[in-house]
Amino acid sequence: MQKDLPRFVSRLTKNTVALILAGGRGSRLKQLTNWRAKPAVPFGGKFRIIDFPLSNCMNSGIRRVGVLTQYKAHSMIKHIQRGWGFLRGEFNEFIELLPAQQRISELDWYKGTADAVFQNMDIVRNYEPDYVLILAGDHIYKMDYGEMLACHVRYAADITVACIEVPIEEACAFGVMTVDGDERVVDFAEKPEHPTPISDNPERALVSMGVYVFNASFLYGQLIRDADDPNSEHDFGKDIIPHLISRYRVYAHRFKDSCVNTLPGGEPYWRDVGTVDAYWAANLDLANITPELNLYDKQWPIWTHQEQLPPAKFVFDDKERRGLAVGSTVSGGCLISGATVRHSVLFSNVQVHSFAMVEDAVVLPEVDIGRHAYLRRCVIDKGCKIPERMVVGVDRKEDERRFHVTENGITLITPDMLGQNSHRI
Ligand code: ADQ
Ligand code: ADP
Repeated sequence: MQKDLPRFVSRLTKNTVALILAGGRGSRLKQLTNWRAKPAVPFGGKFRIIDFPLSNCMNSGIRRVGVLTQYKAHSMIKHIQRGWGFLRGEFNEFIELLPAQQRISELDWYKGTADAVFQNMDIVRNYEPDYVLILAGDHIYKMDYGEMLACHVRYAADITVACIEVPIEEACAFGVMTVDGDERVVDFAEKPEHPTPISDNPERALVSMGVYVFNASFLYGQLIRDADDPNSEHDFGKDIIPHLISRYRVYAHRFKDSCVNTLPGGEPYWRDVGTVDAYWAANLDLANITPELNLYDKQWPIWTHQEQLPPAKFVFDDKERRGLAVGSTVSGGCLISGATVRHSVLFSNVQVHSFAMVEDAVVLPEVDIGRHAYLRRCVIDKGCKIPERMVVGVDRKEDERRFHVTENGITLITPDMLGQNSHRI
């Protein structure tokens, strides 16, 4: 059995179509998602968030993928067209963009996540998959979906829900699950006010990651039933899964069993970079000595649209020791001339001019930081032109007047706030 396992898994992944739900706005990211959907938000120096589920599909051997877009999809569509066009249609590999297009009713865009899949059901059906893997497009994690598919088949499940343990006080933001001794899901409450803890620890709860494996024909039947239900909001977490629990074989798959990036304590890495604070922290983690997220793992590479860029350059003034970046991640095309960058993440094509000081900052692509600027604890959106001598991260009141400042004191700066019309999304 063990000898045949790889072939068993590769048969499963070959017979799977993955659908990435990439239509949500992610409004807690504030002005970062004014012009782009959350899955299209840049992450980690040279990626966009959606590169993570897409790369997980590729690395898991799932090469038939649909991306369901809706809200402000332009930059994501461009990114996927440019960066993910290497799949070979003749080998039955593809990434298909499925925008909300009123395929069924003239009036409706996608109502909820289940409706988004329902509206594309005929397209998916034409591919004749045995399994449909439904993924959220807005989390940072590395997961071998093949392991989850194998678990689904082993349990002879109708649907399998990937899950992770979180502290009980965070659980109300998720679908909270209860399982029996055989990992069968016996209760599911979407964003409950009072989450049920796991049986042996009142401090922890088991929550859904919004990652589901369905037997394909079972999924079609459920979507048709749901579409006819006038009381449904057509959402997987709110409507579909709670309805299935008592009627069908719903199983839990523990993320720790398929996680490719585990923390030293054994906890699997999974980040919802849904707020500016979480976004800032997850990016800056990459500049730490030992980041929680390993982007350098050749066994599980993260793919992206790769621009042709010159190497990063540091123009150093020997006497004054200016022109360096320390404890930082610096991408291609960056030019740091006579400036000091500390514990920061610089995305592609960032220029930092002489005497500027940048610290604990996440600087998105194509930002230009003027001479003598002093920037601390901030996120600077794509295309911003920071004027000379601008000071950020010193006087909170002053920052609040011009920019968005989070509870934790992280300042978000976008071109709009600077009165600049950048259109670089
Ligand atoms: P939420 O976090 O509320 O709960 P949701 O807003 O449903 O997630 O978004 C899930 C994914 O679908 C996101 O990637 C989003 O971009 C996308 N999306 C949202 N609306 C869409 C639409 N109309 N069309 C296309 N895509 C859309 C869900 C589950 C919970 C679970 C958490 C885990 O409902 O049970 O715990 O995800 O984060
Ligand atoms: P500063 O405000 O720091 O003086 P400049 O834009 O004048 O910034 O650049 C300073 C130095 O950076 C230049 O003298 C040059 O060595 C280097 N530099 C600037 N632009 C480029 C470039 N496009 N390619 C390579 N090096 C550059």
